[in-house]
Amino acid sequence: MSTKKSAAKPVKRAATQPVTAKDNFKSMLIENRVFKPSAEFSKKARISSMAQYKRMHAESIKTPDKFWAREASELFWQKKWKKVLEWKAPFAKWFVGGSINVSENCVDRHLTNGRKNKAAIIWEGEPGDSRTLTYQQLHHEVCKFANVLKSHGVKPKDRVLIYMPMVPEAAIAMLACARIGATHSVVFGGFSSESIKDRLHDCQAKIVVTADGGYRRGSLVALKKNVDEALRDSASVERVIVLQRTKQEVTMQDGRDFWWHTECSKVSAACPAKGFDSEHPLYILYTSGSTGKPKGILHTAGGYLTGTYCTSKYVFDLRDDDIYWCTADIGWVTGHSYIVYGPLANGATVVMYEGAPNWPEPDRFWDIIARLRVTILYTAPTAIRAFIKWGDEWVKKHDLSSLRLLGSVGEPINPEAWMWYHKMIGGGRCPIVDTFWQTETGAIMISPLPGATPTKPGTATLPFFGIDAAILDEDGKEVGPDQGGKLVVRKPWPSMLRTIFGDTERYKSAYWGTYKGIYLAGDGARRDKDGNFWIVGRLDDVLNVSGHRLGTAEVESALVSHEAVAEAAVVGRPDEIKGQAVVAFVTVKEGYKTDAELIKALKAHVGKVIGAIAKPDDIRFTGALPKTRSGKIMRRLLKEVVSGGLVKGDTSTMEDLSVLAQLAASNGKDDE
Ligand code: 7RM
Repeated sequence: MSTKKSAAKPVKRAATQPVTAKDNFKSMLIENRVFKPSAEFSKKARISSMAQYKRMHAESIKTPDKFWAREASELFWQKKWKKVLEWKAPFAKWFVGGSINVSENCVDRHLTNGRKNKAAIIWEGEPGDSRTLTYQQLHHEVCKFANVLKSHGVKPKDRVLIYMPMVPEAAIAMLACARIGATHSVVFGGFSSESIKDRLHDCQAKIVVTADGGYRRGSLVALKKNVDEALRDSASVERVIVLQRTKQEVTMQDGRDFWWHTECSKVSAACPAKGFDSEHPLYILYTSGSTGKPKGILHTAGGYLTGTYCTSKYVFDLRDDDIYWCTADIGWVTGHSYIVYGPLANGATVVMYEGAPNWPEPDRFWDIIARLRVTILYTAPTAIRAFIKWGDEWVKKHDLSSLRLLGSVGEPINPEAWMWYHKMIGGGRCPIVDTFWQTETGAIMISPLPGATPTKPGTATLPFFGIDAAILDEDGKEVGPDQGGKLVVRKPWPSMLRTIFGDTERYKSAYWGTYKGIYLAGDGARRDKDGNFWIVGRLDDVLNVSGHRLGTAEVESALVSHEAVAEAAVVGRPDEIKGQAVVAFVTVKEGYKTDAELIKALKAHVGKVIGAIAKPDDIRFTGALPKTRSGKIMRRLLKEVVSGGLVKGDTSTMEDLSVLAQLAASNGKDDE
């Protein structure tokens, strides 16, 4: 599978130079290194040239119904749709009149197409235990658990809350819900009982599926105990199904709590897949807004499956002999779309790992890749920056030659991290697909196609088929090259969210309230002269320094390009003269001294890379940055910290609350 030949060739050397476009916000970090896919990769790829991409993209925008109908036809429909799209902005219905079973497409279909005995899931537990489920075995487990849910009274459209560790049963529970038309809502296994409670209450779940516990960095996570606390005053939940994972002690409430294995032993393994309307609700996934309570993003069956199926196929260029590993947690949308629904709809072999990347040592990922001969790795910039910080020697111990393609998702990837990923992990031969998308979009929106698109470190490059992405100014006019603006999508797409569960008004105002009939992603972006999209930061985080609007991503990437810096987060602090002063929170790599000299050096470095305007006024060193569980830096909290106040916003999605306390303690202690 692996090749010696270099797949990605730098066409031009690095150069960073300031751009001085007059605009609503500035983009100043210009990256000129270009990496083209190798002829060898392109030859085997589904989309093998830019000409082919451009032709197909143009066609898909001109006649989207035709493109999406062709893609949807590759799935199994119990009844074909009458109409591809019904669009009454901002409400879309896709494959109207069609009837489909998502679980049948992800599982049953592969029992008759030659993949019956192919591994669907290769799972590895944190303590080192492992299991492989073939498509046939997965089918058996999904059918059984679907019957368990039915035996406990779960009906189509009932909500099932899933709070599980990263074990195959998490995917099985999702697919079982899909099979019987129940709507799942997965809550990340690292969230607190408070978070479970809010989400339970919002979606009015009837059943909770959980486990006694899970493993994380060698210790036990008390999942069932958290559920018990969350259920103390919940009216809606009638049953709790508990998987035995760790065998730790739990209390089982008579008449409410049931063991997964006992229940499975009581039911038959026959559960025919009934068709549901294409617009049948598939799942609700909560995502935190910048303010207020988390939004329950609703996805529906036919369109969502079409989007995740089609993007998995083209962006990862999935092959039957691939060993595909997406390291996301199942509680994040990436786990939904690119561990479960997209890859399984393609009949892929998926790796699933339960634990932390640095357990027992910081080389766990590389060890897994070497042992399982993983060919595609899909991970997040936050993980890549952590690996860089832990040191190259952990990577060098392992043979990563099986890898042929790398992916990134979750944040803008700093050019520095991109180059490291390319060289250290990809051995210089693997294309990198930097995939931009959101919980709301359901599937990848902007991404290179690995056999076609020339990539540059830090850009997600070009829109996927059928995606009419653009950057608009305040007046709704499309901006010119290298001018900043708001990232939008001008046409509906199949995997788009349908609403915010229980809050249609918020759905309308948050996503469709800025430009009429146009989807607002909430990210600031620019396009370079080749049309590549560069995400410069969330719109809520944009800095305004002396009237210049600066994206956070660029200042952060400039800091990360300094040899001492592992990670950086930049926020604005109210300033009487400048409007906003730039405050940078910085973590350094092992072995660097966090002194006044480094502060001076970092300021000068940013000044050189971007320009004086972006020079941080304050630099604060910290051991860690506040992040969501999926690894996104929570700048909103840092903003509250620097403006001196207490953190008042929602912290339910935060990974490690102690980080906040540390940061708050550093408040007032300016470093200069
Ligand atoms: C998949 C996911 C969505 C937000 C999005 C961006 C940021 C995600 C990239 C990215 C730059 C990327 N869903 N984001 N991917 N920014 N380049 N490749 O992350 O709902 O949790 O977050 O994440 O800000 O709006 S999400």
